[in-house]
Amino acid sequence: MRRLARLAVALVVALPLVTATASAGPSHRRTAIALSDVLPAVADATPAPGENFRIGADTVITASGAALTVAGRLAEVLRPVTGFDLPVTGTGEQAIALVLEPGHPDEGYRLDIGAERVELAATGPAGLFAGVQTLRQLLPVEGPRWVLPGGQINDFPRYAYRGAMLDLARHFHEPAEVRAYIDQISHFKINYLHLHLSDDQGWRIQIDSWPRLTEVGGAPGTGVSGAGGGFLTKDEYRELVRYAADRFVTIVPEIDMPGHVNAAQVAYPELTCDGIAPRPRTDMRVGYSSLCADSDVTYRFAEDVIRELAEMTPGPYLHIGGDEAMSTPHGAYLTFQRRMLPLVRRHGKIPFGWHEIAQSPAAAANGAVIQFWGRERNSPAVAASGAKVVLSPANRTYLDMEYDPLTPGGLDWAGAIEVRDSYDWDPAGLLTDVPAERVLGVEAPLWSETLRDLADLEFLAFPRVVAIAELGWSPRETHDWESFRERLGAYGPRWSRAGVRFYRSPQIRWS
Ligand code: NGO
Repeated sequence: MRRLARLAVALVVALPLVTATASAGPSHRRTAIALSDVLPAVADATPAPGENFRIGADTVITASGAALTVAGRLAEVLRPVTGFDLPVTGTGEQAIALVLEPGHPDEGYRLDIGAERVELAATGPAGLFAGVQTLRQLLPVEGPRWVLPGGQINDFPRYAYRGAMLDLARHFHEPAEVRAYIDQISHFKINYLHLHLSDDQGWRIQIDSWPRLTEVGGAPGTGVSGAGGGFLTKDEYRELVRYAADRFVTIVPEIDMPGHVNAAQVAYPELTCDGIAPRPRTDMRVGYSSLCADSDVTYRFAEDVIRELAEMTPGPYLHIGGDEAMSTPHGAYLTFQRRMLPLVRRHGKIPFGWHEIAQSPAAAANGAVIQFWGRERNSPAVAASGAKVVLSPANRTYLDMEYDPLTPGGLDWAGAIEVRDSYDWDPAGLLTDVPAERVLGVEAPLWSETLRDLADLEFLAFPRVVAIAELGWSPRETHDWESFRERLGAYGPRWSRAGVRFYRSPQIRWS
């Protein structure tokens, strides 16, 4: 596929300039898909009935400069399904034109569909990519008539941060599985993928200066129930970062500290306060391990890890965990964060942490982003910190929670989360004591205690991750459960065709 994209860009077909005014006449037949049948909901759609565009053998994709890569990607997805050549060229009639122009909001785009021409315009490639995701959903699931509904869409995101998270520590997910997840979430305009790379049961990222982290912490049998093992080499990590970036998804790597460090301590017993190696853990308990806040080796270790991780991470954020440090005394926790948070800054990254870091004055002082994962409607420490917040309320966004008590797999400590529970809340009003302008966005974490393979992952993520994507992207005025469930039901056949094993929630009328 990637080779095809490069080919498409390279083989710019020099089409003879067509001077005739009109070729195929407008298609007056209505399409089954309406202009607003998009997930996540678009900000604004004005249909123009009768102005439908039909993709055919003479359709070309036009683009130049920075738009070429996205044009190649569009061609790459449309060619195999439609069977048309869809050459990427500089100009042409019957074109799907990708245009770069100033004036659109970040990631925003305009999509104009007329009988003769489709114009997708944005200020940068990220906006074009978002528009391509919309365009794909406006095409029918199956041919032979590849018709786009006429009209204009103006669309842009509500929040800059729309994230998903995978837990590679409790169960290692192979790079191919992570790539498959990136493919799927990028269809819904999710633009960050947070990777939880270390925990009590495993360590999943190569660190050259501390090689036993992966030799021991990534060995076969590491993970919950001992079913798994594995880690990302630096090359694999860099390749994932690139793969995600090609889909306008930025990786946020997490090393969880000062708690959740048992795997590191098994590999390096000097990371405990008493120097005694703990036993490897494959159970699901939390809160028993801690780095030693007054030991120099702790900070040598932390700095080496953060330096190596920052070096291979082009994105702005580096997540340092900070959750559930139940065996770190409060004073030690503050000491630890006072040193850690500026350290992340020194290595050129914006620190990110679970909401426990809000207790530390160093969080706001270092411009940290705080990830709220509670169930309460207020959080005095988060409110007082003044920091930016990403919302991952466990009873709404935790994709590892069961759908209902009959769900195979999944946890239940934050309650069952049906599709409507994940959809029906407002990020701006969730924390009553945090003003709306401090909300940077939303994230749907998927913890892997009960997961084994891609099928497990897909079953818990889809469709709920789409609800979170819509809360992150779509304006509040579009929020409407009935509309969401209709659009979701219509999307089902696309997942079926792609082989995605989604949960057929009884709340949705699946097409
Ligand atoms: C908690 C805990 C994780 C668990 C997860 C399971 C956070 C931030 N810490 O969320 O270690 O895996 O719940 O749902």
